[in-house]
Amino acid sequence: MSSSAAAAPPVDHTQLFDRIAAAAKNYPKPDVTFGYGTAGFRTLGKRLPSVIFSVGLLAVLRSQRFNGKAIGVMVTASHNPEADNGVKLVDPAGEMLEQSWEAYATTLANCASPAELVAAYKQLAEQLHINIGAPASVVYAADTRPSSPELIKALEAALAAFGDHVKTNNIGVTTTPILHYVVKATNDTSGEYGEPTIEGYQKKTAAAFKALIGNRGPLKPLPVDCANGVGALSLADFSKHIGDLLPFRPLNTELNKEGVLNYQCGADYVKTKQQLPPSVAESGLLNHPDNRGASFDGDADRLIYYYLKGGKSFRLLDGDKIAVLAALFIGDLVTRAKLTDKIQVGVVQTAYANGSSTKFIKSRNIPVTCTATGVKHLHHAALNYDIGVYFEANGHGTVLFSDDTIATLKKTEPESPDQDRAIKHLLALSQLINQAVGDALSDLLLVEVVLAHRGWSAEEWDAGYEDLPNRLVKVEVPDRHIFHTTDAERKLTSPAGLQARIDEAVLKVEQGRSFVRPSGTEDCVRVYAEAATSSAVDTLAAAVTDLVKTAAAEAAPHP
Ligand code: NG1
Ligand code: ZN
Repeated sequence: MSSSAAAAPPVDHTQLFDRIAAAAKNYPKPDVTFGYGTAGFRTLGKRLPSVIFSVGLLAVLRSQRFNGKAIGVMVTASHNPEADNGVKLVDPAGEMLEQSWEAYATTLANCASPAELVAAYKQLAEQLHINIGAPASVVYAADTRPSSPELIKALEAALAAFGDHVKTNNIGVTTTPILHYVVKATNDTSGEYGEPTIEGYQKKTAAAFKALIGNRGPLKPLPVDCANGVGALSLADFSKHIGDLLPFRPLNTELNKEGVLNYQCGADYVKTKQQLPPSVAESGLLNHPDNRGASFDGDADRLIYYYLKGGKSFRLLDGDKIAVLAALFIGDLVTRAKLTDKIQVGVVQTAYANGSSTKFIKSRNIPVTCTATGVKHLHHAALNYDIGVYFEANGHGTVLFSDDTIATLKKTEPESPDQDRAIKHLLALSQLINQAVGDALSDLLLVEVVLAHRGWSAEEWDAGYEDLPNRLVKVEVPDRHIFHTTDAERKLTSPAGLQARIDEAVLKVEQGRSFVRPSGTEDCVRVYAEAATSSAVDTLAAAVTDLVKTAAAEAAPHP
């Protein structure tokens, strides 16, 4: 193959470069430095057209790198305010873009002129030995933000420059996890993963949910706060597929009203404020102690549950609680399937997981891995388990079943009806749970399945362990880049001496734990603290915040 390629005459791509340059003129780069971070590019929507254009070029290269497999482009800024927007690339298996390519995305996004962009693109293709005339395929979608249609036009302008050899599939306005699903399903040659459409996702998920609920339904109505985002659409669509089996009570479903997206609602609001969104409180739907509610974030890849204990006091059921619920249930199924010697269930968390959850999981003999913040790290670590349950405390996560596990489940001959049921349930769970990425809707259905099987209310789910009081503080500093971490971000290596001072502060409080890391998505440093009591954690968080501010000020250049 390489010898014939070497013998082929050089192809002249001048016309392609001219078309790219001509189209790029309509998307001048603003005077901003862009960086592809944990969440892709994310900033004010009006600053992004040139970035999206450059992402279009990179998506084509990435697809060519995989011999024309589909690459995804998702336009969203998740839980951020409505005026923000963002863009992320999705790799062929439905995963986040491979880390080494993030730098290429950053390089293209920061080209100041069309000529510079074409030169950088050409150089990148040469460096990576990619034939820019090869076929490519790009699947894309956007959330409901007002700036999204214009950004999609910028993406399409970049893709159009390539003409017919780039296949495009605009799946429209949908959630981030559905786009990931469609990318994975498009590239799945076995045809087993599901139809590569939004409808295909809904059908597959609904079928698995029905199989798992069996005759346990209909379930009690569930209020779902959709953050006035795209999750409202997918929830309404999904509802048509399951009828009354799980009646939703959708809240915050305004998609055409200005300024309401993620405003005083949504998973991030609930997790950060540790309280009900005012709209959910006013609905009265949670006033009964047996009721539970859920919140999505703006692009429906995060899920938080809650209830009012005794009909009054707010209780958060976050990503840690969901991970515990899922891991113990799946662990029990593996035991009943008599496969504990072949299938290891493990949990992956970040340092933001509440210490009580980690202790509780370990006490049940389930292994726990701690990784750096960011879903790609968790996802990667979860692949090391046969069934890997990964969740960030903020409600972002999923459960991954390895191919070997699926094969084991399929070939095991059950010796009892109970073993048979457990195997079938595990297989149905692998169909229910989005295997590409964290998905608020499929995670919600997972929670509902477990509660239905256990016969539990939210309060019974909550009873396993008690969260340690915790605080998350955002500290603005002159330069967050001076903060470097090690040990899955649990220890600082610089500024020098700061970690030792944090350790001293931690020792002063009972069950204290605290760590500091620079945010990957915002210009700030985050301080996390937990301790035995609310007042102790306040003291610890304040002490560490002061230490961070002092160290940052000392390191800043003096005027
Ligand atoms: P940063 O800004 O790096 O802390 C935040 C969340 C992450 C993850 C990313 C991506 C916290 C403390 N951090 O990252 O968990 O969700 O955004 O959206 O919640
Ligand atoms: Zn999100």
